[in-house]
Amino acid sequence: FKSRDIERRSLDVDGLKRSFLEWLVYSVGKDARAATRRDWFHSVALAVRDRVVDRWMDTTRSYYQEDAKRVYYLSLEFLIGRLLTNSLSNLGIMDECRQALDRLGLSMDDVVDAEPDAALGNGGLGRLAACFLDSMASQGLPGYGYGIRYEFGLFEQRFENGWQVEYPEQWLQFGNPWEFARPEVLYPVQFYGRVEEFRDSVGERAYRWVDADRVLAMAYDTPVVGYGGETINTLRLWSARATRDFNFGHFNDGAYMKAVEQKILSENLSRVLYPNDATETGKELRLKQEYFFTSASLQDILRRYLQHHSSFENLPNKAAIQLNDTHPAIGIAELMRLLVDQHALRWDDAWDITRATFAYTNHTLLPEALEAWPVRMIERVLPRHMQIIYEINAKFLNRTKARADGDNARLSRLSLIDERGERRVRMGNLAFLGSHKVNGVSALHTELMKQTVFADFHQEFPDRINNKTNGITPRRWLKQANPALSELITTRIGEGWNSDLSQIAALREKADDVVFREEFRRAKRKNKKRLAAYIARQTGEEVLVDSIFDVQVKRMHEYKRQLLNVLHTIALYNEMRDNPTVSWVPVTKVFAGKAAPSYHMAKLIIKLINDVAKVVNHDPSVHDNLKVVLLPNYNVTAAEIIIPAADLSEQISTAGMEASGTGNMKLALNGALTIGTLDGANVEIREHVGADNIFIFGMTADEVNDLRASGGFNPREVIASNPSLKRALDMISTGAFSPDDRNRYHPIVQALTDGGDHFLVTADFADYCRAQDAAMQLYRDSEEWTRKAILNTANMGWFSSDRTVNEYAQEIWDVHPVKPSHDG
Ligand code: DL6
Repeated sequence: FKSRDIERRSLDVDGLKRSFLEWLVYSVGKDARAATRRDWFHSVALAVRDRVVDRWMDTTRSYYQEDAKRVYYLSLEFLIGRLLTNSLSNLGIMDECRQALDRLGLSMDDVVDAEPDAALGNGGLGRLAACFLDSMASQGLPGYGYGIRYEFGLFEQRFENGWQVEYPEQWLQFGNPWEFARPEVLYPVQFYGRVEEFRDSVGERAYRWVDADRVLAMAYDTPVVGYGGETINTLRLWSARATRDFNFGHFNDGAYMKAVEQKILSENLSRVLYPNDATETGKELRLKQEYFFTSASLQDILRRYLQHHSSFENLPNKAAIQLNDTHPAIGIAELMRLLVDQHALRWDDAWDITRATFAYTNHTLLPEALEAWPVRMIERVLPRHMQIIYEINAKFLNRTKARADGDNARLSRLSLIDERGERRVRMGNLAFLGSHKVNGVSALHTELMKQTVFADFHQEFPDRINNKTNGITPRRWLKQANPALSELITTRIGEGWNSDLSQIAALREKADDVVFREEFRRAKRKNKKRLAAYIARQTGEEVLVDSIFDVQVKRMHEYKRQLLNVLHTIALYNEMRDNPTVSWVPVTKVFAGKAAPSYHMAKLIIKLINDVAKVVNHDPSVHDNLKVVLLPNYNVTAAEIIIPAADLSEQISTAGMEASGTGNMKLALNGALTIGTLDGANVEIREHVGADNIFIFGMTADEVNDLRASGGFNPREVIASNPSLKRALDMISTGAFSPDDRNRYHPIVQALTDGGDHFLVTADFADYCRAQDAAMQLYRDSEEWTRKAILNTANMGWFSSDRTVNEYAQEIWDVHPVKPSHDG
């Protein structure tokens, strides 16, 4: 037993190789000769997991022993992607693993590629949560992620005849070697039923929630390996299980099939991730998902706390709960219910504890994305919570009324209930009121929060809103995704940047070193070759490695303005055709991103990109100077191939609409130059990389606001005055790209003309083309371009998510690093 024990921890090549074989035979149950790549992936993952477990237990034990304050990050999404290279890299055994596989005659790339991409999120918000997990563990912070173990992650996107078609993403189909099922960690979660009033032991009025349906939340734990493998934190995801008593009742009635049906229905709760990036359409199942994981998480947090404490007044000193957007905001009412109804605390004490424990991050100002659940739905699904929300509201409005000088409009804006039309609970207001800190995700976004959605709350609680500009983990987004560049960087400045990205500033002086520039270019070229091969595999299209790789990768949304990029593409295509003798800078336009399945306009934009690609890519008159590719099924794994290869990073949202962006940070860190509006974190990126090293264009958020406030503009006038825009739009509207259906793009043309062009695509077109021209001119001067690219990489140190989580830890959570003891 002892020797096997040591074997399981061994980090050398021989030990790893023996472990891989042992897992293959005794757990996967395969002979090396018969094993598939997937079998090997499972064996390797299980062997790597072995190397983590002791340290994981040490970490958890240290947190208990120190009774450390923990932070709980509640998020409906964790877009973690693959974990094998991440674990190997953070444990520092990538080379050893590669060699061990080599000795077994296996290629590391093949094994890595057999891992499914865990897509338990839609986009920025979910990926941010994953970066924060990495950073918390790498900083030694006692941080837990809590979410849902969706059986189906974000749908797989395929293109059929150029249209997006969604397929189920069955990431768990062959099992998940990283997780530990915890069938003993089960919490009941209730829905429906009614509330009964009674008198408690001291004669006070009290409430209990009765006749409710019950579902069980079962835990699955995934270790989160911090850089260096010192701290291993936990991501706990909940899966829905039917309760047994629930079934037995039906058995007694003899209604066997009904019982089975109910079981299946109740387990639907954790079946599928909602595929909308920003908006939810008020589906009851979504509300139930939100309550399901929030309730289970809070019960778990209280259980952990009560192991060391017998009363609740210390809860805020031992637990910080961060709400990742309003999705878990019902937790505020749930904690009140647990404290008041189940633990008999006085309302005011419970409220003080709740507020001191919770903090809330807002990720969007888009009005359609601000959650507001119909009162009638909450009343039915969570009757006790509705009462609690009314009570919180009444107490707050009563207190505020005294100061409001009869300003009823203001009071109704502050209310937790939106009384216009169908009555709804404003989850943003609930989250704000129930939190001691509320933050935005970039400087501009936070200012806009103060001026718009939370203007009244900001007046009421001027110290509550604060900014925490997003960040990205340099481990995944530079070290792992871009070995060519990260190895070059490490040879020049050492490896300190992995855990302290500010050290990357040491590269600044290398921007003037001609040899370094050559090496930097070589690394970029290697990544571009890798992407070109991927493009060829995915789309069949051959692209020029020496063209400028102009990349827009993100969810498809009108505010992100893929349309602006498409219009520029068509204008450039026309110019190239008109001037065939000019020596053009070859351009490869790379797009990728999913549209929400019900977002028709976004799906039409996908079809347009594919239609434009078909025409442009097959037109010999542009001599390969222009290629357009739309890569299918954008996910974390695809991002890891695309981002390191980009020359130009498209961050072109209508100013004021992108809360932060994080793709912008990944691309700039990998040496792409940004072409962008002054929106979200682009503003701060410009400050860090320098105005000379970024292409800024377009209206500012203030200008957008003024223009909209003054009643908008007339896009037809703008179009008429810009021949190249007019021609591009005419081509779209007359069917130049859709000869099989000339009216196909009528809705797009309509939105950009008579529809008023809400996203100001036409208004920003001319300046965008100017910025594009400037980029193409600069690209001709490859020394100067490389110099600026290096300065981008060198100046992005501040955008590490380590910096971001440290700010949260110090200014919101009051949570401190704990050094785990690994002495056994
Ligand atoms: O904060 C992470 C990320 C930002 O970088 C994006 O700018 C923002 O659009 C995104 N927000 C959402 C909206 N979801 N909701 N609710 O994903 O958050």
